[in-house]
Amino acid sequence: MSDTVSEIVDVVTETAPDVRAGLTGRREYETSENPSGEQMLAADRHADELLEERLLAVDGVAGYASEEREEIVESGDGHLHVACDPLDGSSNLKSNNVMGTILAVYDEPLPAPGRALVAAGYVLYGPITTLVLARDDTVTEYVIDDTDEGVERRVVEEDVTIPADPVVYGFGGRVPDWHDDFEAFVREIEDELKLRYGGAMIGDVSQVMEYGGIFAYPALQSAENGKLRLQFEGNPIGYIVECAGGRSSDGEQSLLDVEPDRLHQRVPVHVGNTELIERLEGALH
Ligand code: P6P
Repeated sequence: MSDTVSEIVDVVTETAPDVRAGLTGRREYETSENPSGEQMLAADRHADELLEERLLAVDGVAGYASEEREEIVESGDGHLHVACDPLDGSSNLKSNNVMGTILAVYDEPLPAPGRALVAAGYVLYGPITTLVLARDDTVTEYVIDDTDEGVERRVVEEDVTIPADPVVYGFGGRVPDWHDDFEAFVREIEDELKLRYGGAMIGDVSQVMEYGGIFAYPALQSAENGKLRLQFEGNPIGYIVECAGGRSSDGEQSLLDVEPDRLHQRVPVHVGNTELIERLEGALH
């Protein structure tokens, strides 16, 4: 890779060990909230500041948007618009469970439709640090190592595709807050699949990518558009899952077809095996 997208991916790769190293000692909540009204950890801010500085330094990046910031930080020129969730699932830090960094690269100004994505990926801070990157309709998984010679990224799987036979499911929200039609779908599939829900979307989506199945943070009675953000979570994860042969949905259509109207808009997110997403859409209508 030797173009602006490649440089962006290199920056995220090289920043991953610094984000991971910064987790220790940054578990405390800050007084400020992010634009979605969620409390931020010092680790969120640390990751966000690292990514903002380094991504805006890439020639060709027109702006940096983050789940943690109200406004887009413009660079003044460039043709690619980067959106990040710097530390997805940071609430897992206190329980020492997995979390991730989500990257979305659009070739239109934000807020942009998912069809404007030219690349998307996530770094998963698990027992090892991995990067899953979707670009040119192909998904590649890498391991990121921080060595004495510097940060290394090596391919561990090319052309990643979701297994045909689904195994796991994981759904956000609480049963009493689910809509009846969604709960009916859960009751229909729960005996077919194994429950795997870790509370960080990247970890839960990684399970679906590895074993096949479905992840959802659905519309709730208390929050009609669910919890997850279109620009920073729904679009990139929908893009990755669809490039891996699966499907995404807001309950009616691909997440990539959802009309964007504001930077921090929320959207119900459902991703996984095509057959399960189609059954879900049938159950919701
Ligand atoms: P809940 C993490 O805070 C996050 O934004 C997603 O990564 C995750 O899927 C969801 O929220 C978890 O939400 O309500 O289960 O804590």
